Amino acid sequence: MNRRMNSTSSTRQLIVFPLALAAWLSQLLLASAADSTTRLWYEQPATAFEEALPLGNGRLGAMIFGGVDRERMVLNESSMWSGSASDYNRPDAYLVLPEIRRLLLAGKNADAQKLVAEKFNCLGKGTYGNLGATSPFGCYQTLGNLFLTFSDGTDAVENYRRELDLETALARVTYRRGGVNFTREHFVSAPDQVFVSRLTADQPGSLSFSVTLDRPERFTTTASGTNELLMTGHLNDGHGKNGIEYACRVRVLVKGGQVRADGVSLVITKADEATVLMAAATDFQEKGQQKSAAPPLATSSDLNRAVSRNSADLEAAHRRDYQNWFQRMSLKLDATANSALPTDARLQGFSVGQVDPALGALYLNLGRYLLISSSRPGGLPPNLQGIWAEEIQTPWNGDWHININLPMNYWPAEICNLSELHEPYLKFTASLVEPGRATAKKYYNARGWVVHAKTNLWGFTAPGEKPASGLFPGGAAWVCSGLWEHYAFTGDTHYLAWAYPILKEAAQFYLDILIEEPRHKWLVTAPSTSPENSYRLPGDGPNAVCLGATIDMQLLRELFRNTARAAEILNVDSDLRRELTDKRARLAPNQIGPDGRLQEWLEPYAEAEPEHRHTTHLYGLHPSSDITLSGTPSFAAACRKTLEARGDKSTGWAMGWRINLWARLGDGDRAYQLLKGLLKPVKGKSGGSYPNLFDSCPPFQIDGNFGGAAGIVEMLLQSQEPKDPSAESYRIELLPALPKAWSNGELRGVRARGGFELDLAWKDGALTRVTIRSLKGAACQLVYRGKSVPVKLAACESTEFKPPHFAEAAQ
Ligand code: FUC
Repeated sequence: MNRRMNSTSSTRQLIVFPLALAAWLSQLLLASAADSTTRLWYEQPATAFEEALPLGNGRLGAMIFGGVDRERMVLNESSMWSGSASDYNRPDAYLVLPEIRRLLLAGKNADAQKLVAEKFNCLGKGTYGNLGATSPFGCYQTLGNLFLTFSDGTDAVENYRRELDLETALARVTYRRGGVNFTREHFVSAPDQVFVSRLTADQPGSLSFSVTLDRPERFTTTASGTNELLMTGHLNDGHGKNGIEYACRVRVLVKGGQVRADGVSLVITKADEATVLMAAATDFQEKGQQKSAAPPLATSSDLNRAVSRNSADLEAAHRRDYQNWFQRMSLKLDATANSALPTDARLQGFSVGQVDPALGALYLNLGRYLLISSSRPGGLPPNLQGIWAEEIQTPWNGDWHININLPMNYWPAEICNLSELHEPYLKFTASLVEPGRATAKKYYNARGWVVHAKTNLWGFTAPGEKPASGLFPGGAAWVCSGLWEHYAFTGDTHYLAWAYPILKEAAQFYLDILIEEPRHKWLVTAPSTSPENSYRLPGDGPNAVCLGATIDMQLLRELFRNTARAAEILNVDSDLRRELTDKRARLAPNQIGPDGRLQEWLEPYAEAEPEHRHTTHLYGLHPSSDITLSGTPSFAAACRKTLEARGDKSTGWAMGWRINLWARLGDGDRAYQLLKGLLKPVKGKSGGSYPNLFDSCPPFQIDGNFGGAAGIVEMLLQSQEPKDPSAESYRIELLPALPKAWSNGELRGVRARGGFELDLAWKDGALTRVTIRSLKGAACQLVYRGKSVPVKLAACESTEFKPPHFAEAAQ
């Protein structure tokens, strides 16, 4: 190449070239900075479920392994539950209640626990020790496996890449083999209710593969026509008979080449392009819902509808739908060299000290992605594994644990601007009222409804089989907190009128079961537990059953307040309002133990396991605001001591919770340290993150993903309702727990209680700009570094502040 130029052009070149290079480089950096917060990517196929990439539309799920010779895709449908409706309520359990209470009041806790274990638990074996796949309790199960087996020859594979794009909810696998570039794109469409895999190659006639469909048990797969497979079956109802009926139908469309059925597989030869479509259905219907078409028919009509549109239209509709949720919020944090690595290497690098602020933004985006993919209006809430499971006996039955896990799944819903996606949880809570009424009557002879520690698809509300993990009378109050939160963020009184009867009946249940403890005359629950933890009394083995565990009291303070407030807003039930307010004031208060920690039980018992994963008694600090740094500083200090004693190392979800707790204590660096724990690559059986960033309890449990995502937001913004509703001013704290590691950033579209939406930016650790919009018209105090600015906005009005404003308005 002739490099000689005349002087003018070379001078110009000298200027233009660096400018162009700088522009190109900054484009590249910008692109990779964005990618580093919205893309999971790998240079090899997944060899295990926890490496595969999740896709979902709330109901249908798929895990993409990306194998070159054989692509395995685990399929899921959210109502694939074995078991069946059963009565677990002991008909006369309430008869032993007075004796349990007498024993507790006499300090004979071990005897009380013995009686609970014998006569105040569920009938039968309940969850079957969390191994209920063949029991009536049942278990959430995989729908099956879709395999694509390729015959591309044996040439070496080059340029392999597997990725999940969180911007578009598309999984992509690309590689080059035998001189051909192959691309597979996968997505699960909510508007069209189908899973789509599109296979292309850059040379015609390059796609030859077979398709098979199976599951570990209880299935029959048949080919129908030339291009369809149908898998049908019934799950075990827990009595050895047929329970839920399901169908999964796969259809393959090709451009060029041909597709034919060969026994129970489809064979595709020399196609230019192939589209594999999957639809699935079960005959599960929630009470009151119209019976859906028989599953095989339902799948056929879903596929027929989908194939009547071309795959570009299907994808465009999917993107539009998904982005409507995803683009409501964004977080930018600095990208570094570590951010540009494949996700598994990135995780590894981060764990050995590589700086990578953008990984926090990726984790938040993944949490939002997982909620959008596992919780859609009209569907079920995500279970312990969201909707993604490869087993028949899914860990812990893949059920809904009420004593932290299910509520944690929804911690990001409101703050991350996904309020409508809260609906499956709210409706699920409503579905517990009817079975919960029978449990309230039979165990407590009380009005209202209750659910204890765990539930399933079949409305299990009885106490579980074992006291420590099964008896948690606060369950109804805990799920009800979500009902109020939805109102607190939206101010939607129409919705509140729907939720109120559920809150009211839960409150009535607790009003009926409270008893007075003799020493202080406080009102307490009895029997109670601090879920899953135990205490030691001199001479006694670990006991869980007690009087008025701190969590119950915090939950009831919240429920009674929210129910009374709802009654006031709706202008109903003034007598109930009074009763709730009076009894609320008599509930056992938070207490600080002799060791300076927040007491977990009514008495300063010693924990059997001081580093226990549950931090149940800190519920008041987060997710509730019974305890706040500004309002109740001594209790906040006691919570800090508790957290110090519990330690940082724990199960995934427990670390997820601790991020939120440290954030509420205003300690960003400590919250960040916990996030680092949550993002530690799993080694053997440890809490942390798998290569696909799924949270490990262990095993995989999705709660930690959601808890961690919520924690990231809590570090950047927190909001509280007014303690005194007549003051009508919400409190919104900006950057309340910003860690040093995130000194520059921008958060857009975050939501706060009171119906506010905010955008904030910060540089060198200091706030540079905040914009606040009001959805309904409301007042708040914007608080930054202890200085506060009053804001009053009309509906849809917004305003912007810059930091000097906070200095001027210092109070
Ligand atoms: C609770 C936790 C366990 C596990 C289970 C699913 O019981 O104590 O760690 O997360 O739920």
